[in-house]
Amino acid sequence: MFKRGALLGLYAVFGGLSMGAFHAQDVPDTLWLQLNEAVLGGDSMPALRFCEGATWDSLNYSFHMAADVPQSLVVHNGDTVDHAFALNVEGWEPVALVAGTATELTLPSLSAGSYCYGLDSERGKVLGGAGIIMVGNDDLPHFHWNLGDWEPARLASVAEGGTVEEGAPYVPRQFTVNDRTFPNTMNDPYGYVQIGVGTSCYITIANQGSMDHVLHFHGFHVEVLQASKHPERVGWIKDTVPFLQGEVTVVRLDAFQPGMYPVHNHNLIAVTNAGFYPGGMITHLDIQP
Ligand SMILES: [Cu+2]
Repeated sequence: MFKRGALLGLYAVFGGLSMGAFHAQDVPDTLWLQLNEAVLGGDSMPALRFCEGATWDSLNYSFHMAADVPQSLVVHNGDTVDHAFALNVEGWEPVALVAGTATELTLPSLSAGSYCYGLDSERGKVLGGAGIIMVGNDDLPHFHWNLGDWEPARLASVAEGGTVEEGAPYVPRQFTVNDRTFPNTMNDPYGYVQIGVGTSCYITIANQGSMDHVLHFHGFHVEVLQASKHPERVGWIKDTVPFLQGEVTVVRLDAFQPGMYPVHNHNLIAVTNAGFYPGGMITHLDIQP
């Protein structure tokens, strides 16, 4: 009897862990690409975003998908120009998204790991229409950080149809994690890591900005499980992790001690909002006793 009770207890713990532990949303039926204004740290800037509904949302939609199962997805292009849907998966051909229309496409069957989707044009990339697709890796809580950087003048010029000059200086004024700047990163249900001491979680980090980034973890060294542009780093355990432009990384955090630990960009410009410290790419690991 005791054994059966213990087994049931274990089952309940595992059931509770795997159900609702994923800190991301489900695959949407439709993604609505929209051009609008985003306001961050006093700067009002044009932005392209993939929204879950037809109502504007300044946060790109990132989601979780089951492994090894294709998914159909409708993408509505609400921008004034044509785009193509990009996916950083080998062999994926960008799917044309005609301005003002909806296109049905199929996300391929993907193995466990994290991927990013977005737009294949300079306009699409600069204006930041891009999210994360997390596949599998659902045996632990799984958080995500979609990194972005914003230079108001470049955004305004590209929104009006301009192009970026080769080698032009790039001095962003805002730096975001899931389209939020610190301290708003602390209110992010998908990015603010809150787990109990003695437990573990996954964190997917995608650099969808226009420059390279590097994050420093306080309190812990994380294990690199995937690094799309640094495959040799898989298995490394470290507290400072670089991300090249377009790179998608998955790390595992083993929370062996309680407390509040910052994670921040190691480039000090990137921990400001329009030049004011602290801001930008800072979030926290909230490890509960
Ligand atoms: Cu630090």
